[in-house]
Amino acid sequence: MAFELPPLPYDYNALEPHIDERTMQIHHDKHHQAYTNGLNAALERHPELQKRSIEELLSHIEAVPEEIRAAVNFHGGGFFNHSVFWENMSPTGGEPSGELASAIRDAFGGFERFKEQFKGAATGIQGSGWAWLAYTPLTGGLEIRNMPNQTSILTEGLTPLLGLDMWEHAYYLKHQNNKGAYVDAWWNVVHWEDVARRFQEAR
Ligand code: MN3
Repeated sequence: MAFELPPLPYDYNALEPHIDERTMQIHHDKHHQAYTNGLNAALERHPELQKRSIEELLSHIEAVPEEIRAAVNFHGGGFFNHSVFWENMSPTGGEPSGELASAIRDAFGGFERFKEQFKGAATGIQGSGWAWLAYTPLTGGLEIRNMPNQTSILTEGLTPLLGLDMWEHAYYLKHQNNKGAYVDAWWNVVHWEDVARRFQEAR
């Protein structure tokens, strides 16, 4: 069984004007498809791994045979990260509530301070990578973490709650070099109910 590109849970233009339709088309249909294809190509050399979930593969990346480990880390990470990313967004936006809001307050001193710290982490990435709000199983707390390229935070033993793609392909058509404007626009389409669901499942 090969991994399949998951469909977007909304139309390409659903996140307008915050995330533009053309970027969503290329990002999902070309970039995410390419990571999916790259992951499948790597696993063709080790069909016994094709039965595993992507979470299992990335959480135990050291168990993946060395000859395909880098490819699974990159393409598998890209496959997984983008799958979370689409679900992390919705046209409705809003703010965190309930236990997630409390946990954010405990960890970062409030929602606005969390947004500042997250934006700083995201715009501070050198080259391509992702910014994440992650659940830390060891402490039961939340943290902000940058990851380079497509390496998943699952490889660090963390659980992804909310991720922001800081590769140029995610924002360059609309925002060019203005990473901060991209982050500011993205807050309008964060699907906090999805983040809260991931938080509850992780605990
Ligand atoms: Mn991307």
